[in-house]
Amino acid sequence: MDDIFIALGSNVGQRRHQLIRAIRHLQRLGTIQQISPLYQTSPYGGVSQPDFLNAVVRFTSQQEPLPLLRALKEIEKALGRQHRIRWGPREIDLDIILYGARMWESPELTIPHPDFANRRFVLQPLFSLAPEAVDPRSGKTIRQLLSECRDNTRVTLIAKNWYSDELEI
Ligand code: PH2
Ligand code: MG
Ligand code: MG
Repeated sequence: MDDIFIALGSNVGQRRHQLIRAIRHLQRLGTIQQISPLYQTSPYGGVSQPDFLNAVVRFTSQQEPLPLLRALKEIEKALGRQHRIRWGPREIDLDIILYGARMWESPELTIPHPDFANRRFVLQPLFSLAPEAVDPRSGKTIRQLLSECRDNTRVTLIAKNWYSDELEI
């Protein structure tokens, strides 16, 4: 089955709890194979806003790309995501980064994520799970993309084992 990499981010409210709740929702759509460490990251993209918590999960699922995208939007809604400005603060953001070696291009969805190779807050957690995974667009490994990445967003590891099924939140 394809390895699907999903990036998670939050910079409003109880950031870590929201990421944990999002992972619980993902478990209903497929199987979480691996969860990256948790990183605190400064905002990327020019909007002045609070630091994010970011992570990446490796996931397998029967869901095709578009139904998966729609299910991720439903999870964001269930977790109380409010509509604000583009690239602005959010309770939770779930983005499909890679879907195996598949390429997808439609108005609603681009896979691989169109900007991920420029984002240290995605590449660093992705590297921690799959340094040799290949980006089908560029043909480069995550290791190569990270070493070439010019983004200077601060990405600080804050916890290695941060997810728990037991935690009552
Ligand atoms: N998400 C954005 C815009 N900027 N910066 C960081 N550090 N982390 C994010 O998850 C993030 C961002 C839009 O999706
Ligand atoms: Mg995003
Ligand atoms: Mg998004």
